[in-house]
Amino acid sequence: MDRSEPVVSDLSGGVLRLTLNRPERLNAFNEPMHLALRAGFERARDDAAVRAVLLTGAGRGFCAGQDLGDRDPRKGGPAPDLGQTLERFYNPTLRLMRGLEKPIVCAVNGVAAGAGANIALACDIVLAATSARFIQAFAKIGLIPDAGGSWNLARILGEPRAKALALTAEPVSAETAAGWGMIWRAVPDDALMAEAGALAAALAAGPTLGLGLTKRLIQAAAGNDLDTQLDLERDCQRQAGQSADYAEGVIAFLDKRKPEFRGR
Ligand code: T3D
Repeated sequence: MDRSEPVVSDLSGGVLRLTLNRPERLNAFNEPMHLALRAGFERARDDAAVRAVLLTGAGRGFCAGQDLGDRDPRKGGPAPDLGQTLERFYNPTLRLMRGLEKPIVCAVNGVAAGAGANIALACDIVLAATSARFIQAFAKIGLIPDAGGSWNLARILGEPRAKALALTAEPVSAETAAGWGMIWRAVPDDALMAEAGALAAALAAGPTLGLGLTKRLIQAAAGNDLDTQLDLERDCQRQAGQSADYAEGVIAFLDKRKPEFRGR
């Protein structure tokens, strides 16, 4: 792995693998890593060759949130405007991830703390090594859950667990996270990358347009009443029904063979 890149980016078989790469800081975010991660998701949005994203971390951690070395008050100067850092760095990346109409798989290879935990939870399918932990570390330093955490936690877990995790900063094991429905699956450490890679590869070989529309629908559901959602399903199905991948799926079924989706 190239140690000079804050996010290592590798496209293979339609999967764009983005590896957070500051292992000596448990992949905590500094400005170059923020910009590189955002650039990775922009590429995923703009490059038709990208049909799925796999996000993971280098070394023993997934991501420890903001680099607190960059926030040391003893360095002097005015206190940073953290609202501005969210607006400049975290929020655009979270919006890109949510709006990306391609699946994002997250392989949480180790501890995920603060914004690192919430970046993981913002992915579409999250697998975590059994040794990984999720920590809403913000309460320990007087901050609030950001990177979409307050929104995602409340929706995924409901208020009782979301509040308890955010107010106590208690670590949650991968197995508990899976049991609570916070993530898709806890996987033995030595099997994590193979399983996450195979999942991302299978999604990248899928009907990209239909998968993207499916992501849009599921995300819209919580904010819609049934009538609105039925209308949205109608519109998305109309679009999916005009895709070459739908035609291929039906022909492959009738011919009793595996479909070869092209992502359009
Ligand atoms: O500022 C803004 O822009 C607003 C946005 C804020 C978003 C946020 O994410 S705020 C929350 C920031 N994150 C944290 O508060 C977590 C801090 N880290 C920890 O609590 C622990 O490191 C962990 C629980 C994540 C892991 O613990 P452990 O015991 O496995 O590892 P460790 O020994 O604490 O860390 C290993 C090294 O990584 C260590 O460096 P060293 O001593 O080997 O030179 C440690 O200082 C460094 N490290 C870990 N987290 C951070 C970090 N360095 C800078 N920033 C970090 N967040």
